Amino acid sequence: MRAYIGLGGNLGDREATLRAAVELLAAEPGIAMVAVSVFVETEPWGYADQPWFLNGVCAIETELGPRELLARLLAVEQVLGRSRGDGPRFGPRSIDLDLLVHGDLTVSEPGLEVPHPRLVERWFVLAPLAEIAPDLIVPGHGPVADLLVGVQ
Ligand code: PH2
Ligand code: MG
Ligand code: MG
Repeated sequence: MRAYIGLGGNLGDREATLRAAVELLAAEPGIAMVAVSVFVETEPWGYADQPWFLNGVCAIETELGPRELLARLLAVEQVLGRSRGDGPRFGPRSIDLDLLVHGDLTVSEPGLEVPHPRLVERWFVLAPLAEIAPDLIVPGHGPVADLLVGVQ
């Protein structure tokens, strides 16, 4: 299945960390890297008093289900030094890997929501997503191009 992963970070060498995340994901068994967007610098969303983020999106082809994929994303975050459970909600982080879309799946379970629940509000997700997947239909929401217009 085709899945889309949001990449973000605003601490340390953001570019190097996002690149490393793409490399680590590409090296995971059961994951093939298909496309990587341009990384863009973006104003903090949700919590203003923090450095600007670097954001991007990658497309993968995977046989992993959403639970297993999410576990791999968390593992890669750990390898890259992400510390969880400290700091404010929406606050600074070295790396954040979010499962945005997973094929045509819609999942709403504790700890797992697909498509990502805040995807449609976020320019920093929709713009790179539309760059690498302009014809994508986000399950439950519609064409990515229409969603992008909605946040501009
Ligand atoms: N991630 C957040 C909170 N706010 N703002 C920007 N610009 N980019 C992010 O990736 C981001 C954010 C929590 O996941
Ligand atoms: Mg996030
Ligand atoms: Mg996250």
